[in-house]
Amino acid sequence: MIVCLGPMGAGKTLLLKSLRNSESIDNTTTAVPTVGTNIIDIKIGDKIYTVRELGGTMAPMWNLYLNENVRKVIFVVDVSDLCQISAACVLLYTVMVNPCLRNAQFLIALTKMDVSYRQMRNEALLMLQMKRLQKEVRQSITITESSAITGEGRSEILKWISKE
Ligand SMILES: Nc1nc2c(ncn2[C@@H]2O[C@H](COP(=O)(O)OP(=O)(O)O)[C@@H](O)[C@H]2O)c(=O)[nH]1
Ligand SMILES: [Mg+2]
Repeated sequence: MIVCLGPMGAGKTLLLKSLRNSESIDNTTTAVPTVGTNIIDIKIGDKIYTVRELGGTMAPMWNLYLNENVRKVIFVVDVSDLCQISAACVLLYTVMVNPCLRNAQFLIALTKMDVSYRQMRNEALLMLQMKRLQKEVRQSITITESSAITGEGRSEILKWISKE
């Protein structure tokens, strides 16, 4: 099981949809932030990977879904809005120290790169204290820049999802 987490409005739904099918991004249905959970199937080669999106509004209930079956976690951070980043940081730390996820692999998707300056990516990583986090936790953390609009990062994320 793969879960996709991050603050409300970070861009989880649109990113997952863009992974599913780059040709038909449906912007209309994602104007409303996800309340509750979404299930998105992503086909890579002849395998289907199921990703459960957990909306930011239900962060207090994330623990209901975070169990030993979660092998991978995609954590989405909106780098176009650094005001949100401390909230994202708190969420990320809470998830990383969850004992059920001690063997999970983490992908931090710095998204909305199409409307961000490159420099904001570095600011975001600093504000998330990524260097320190990577030293302190035992899980593997992969960081990728992405955009659901331009498709940046798409192939990198698909590769990460499908690797063992
Ligand atoms: N410019 C830009 N906007 C995005 C991107 N991803 C999401 N959005 C917009 O951000 C808003 C929230 O996206 P959504 O996927 O619903 O966020 P969620 O609450 O994390 O699922 C929507 O208005 C999206 O159109 C992106 O990569 N670039
Ligand atoms: Mg959503």
